[in-house]
Amino acid sequence: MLEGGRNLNDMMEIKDEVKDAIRCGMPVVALESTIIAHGMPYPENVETALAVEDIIRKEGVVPATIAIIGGVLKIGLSEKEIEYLATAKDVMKVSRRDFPYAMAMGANGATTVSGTMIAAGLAGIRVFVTGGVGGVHRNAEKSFDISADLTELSRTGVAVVSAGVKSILDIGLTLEYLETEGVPVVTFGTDDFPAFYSRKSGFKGSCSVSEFEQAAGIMKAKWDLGLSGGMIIACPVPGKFEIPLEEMEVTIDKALKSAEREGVRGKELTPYLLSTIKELTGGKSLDTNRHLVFENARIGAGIASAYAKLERR
Ligand code: PSU
Ligand code: MN
Repeated sequence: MLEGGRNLNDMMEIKDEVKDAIRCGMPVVALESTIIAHGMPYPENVETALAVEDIIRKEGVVPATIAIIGGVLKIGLSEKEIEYLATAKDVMKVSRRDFPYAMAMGANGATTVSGTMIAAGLAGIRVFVTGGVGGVHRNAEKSFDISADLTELSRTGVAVVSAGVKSILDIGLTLEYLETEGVPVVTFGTDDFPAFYSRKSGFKGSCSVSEFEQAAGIMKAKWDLGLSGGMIIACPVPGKFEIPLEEMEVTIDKALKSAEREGVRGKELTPYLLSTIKELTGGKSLDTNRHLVFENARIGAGIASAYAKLERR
């Protein structure tokens, strides 16, 4: 076990290229690692993680994939570390709640949206790209299962670029929760709040923009006002890879029933549903998941560049 008394500098290790970019006010995009360790099977998880970093680099932005390795919070991973996270069996899923234990015990941990927002906030990274944010689960009135991602969005100042929230959730209740917590939900290039695998959920966000600069402007205004917390920037999956909502609903229903039969609960539920849905769709949902992350990466990089320009002014 590690000795006590570590300060933040000892606990956190920022990769050189990320450190340089932050110091010079160049754009950086944070990336999560739960999607690598618990959200996708091997080898698609590694391929996706590396491809996402590539997309961000091609836009002139520095990617910083975030995870805990041996009790050190890493901001920016090497290819080897990504490969390790994607294959190791002992990787914890780390949200705000799990952070202290993982750090103190020298554990390996993949950070969720909540965990990655905390890390990005500590490192001074304002834009974070993921697949889908967690939210209020269906039947939450009985299970109380509401993702820590939502409370994190109300307290940590990072913009999360996603394809909305996963449609395994109760999207309507999730949006109500975000409104209560004062979290802007900005739809990008559409008026419809996307539903992860599908372009439309039947709900709207709180506002909609179509330019990177507009999204960056909302971020700047929020934080210039001293309003704490983050925001969601929601981008629909490209039409070519979409699975329509009605088709998805049948599959999600089957996956939820199977989770109930097997008594899957707590932090295991989301990974279980994602992998069951992948089996039920014959791999199609995984393909959709990968391409929606690619799209989010392109848009997130654009927003990070626009935000860096605003900050330099
Ligand atoms: N988006 C994906 N795949 C994932 C996740 C998001 O495309 O695996 C992860 C994120 O890390 C998110 C987590 O924070 O699922 C939500 O888990 P829970 O519902 O247990 O809070
Ligand atoms: Mn949960």
